[in-house]
Amino acid sequence: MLRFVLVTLAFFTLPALADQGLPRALANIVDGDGEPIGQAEFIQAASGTLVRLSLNGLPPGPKAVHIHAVGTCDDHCDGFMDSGGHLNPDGRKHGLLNPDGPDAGDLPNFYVHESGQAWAEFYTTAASLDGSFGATILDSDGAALVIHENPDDHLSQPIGGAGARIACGVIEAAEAWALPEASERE
Ligand SMILES: [Cu+2]
Repeated sequence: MLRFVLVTLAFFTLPALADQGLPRALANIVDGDGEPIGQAEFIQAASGTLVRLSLNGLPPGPKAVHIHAVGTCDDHCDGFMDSGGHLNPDGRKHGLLNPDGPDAGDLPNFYVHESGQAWAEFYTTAASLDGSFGATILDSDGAALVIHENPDDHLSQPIGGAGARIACGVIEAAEAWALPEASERE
């Protein structure tokens, strides 16, 4: 019954949401010293969430990035362990290439330039900000975007050999992304 009520609620509130723009969130990313190194933006579209990463100040090379289950990055001195494991309410295995995966926090790797700069976009259908599809990012204990020192092999447990957590940002609700008028989208 609860499920029916929730589905009904979503059905009636979605057109209103579209009028107001798309749900959006921001994560201010800090490194292991707690220093700010950039931002991640989350925009929830009809059936997937776009994640846009803009960073400056990471060691170069390929890096893993995941959505972790708890919205805290205060323990930067202790390697951001308080952000918990991956967002994974359905208990799936980790890995975009895992036959029993992926979990809802899994994302592709990205590359940090020699200068320490990185810019990347990801799109995931496994998680939404408000729970419209997949796992809910902005649930009661929030979530954090966590960057690891190594790339993810997208298969091994629990985090694809990605190694230490080197940066983290609490994902927080932000002003909606203003959707242009239908006439401007042609
Ligand atoms: Cu991770």
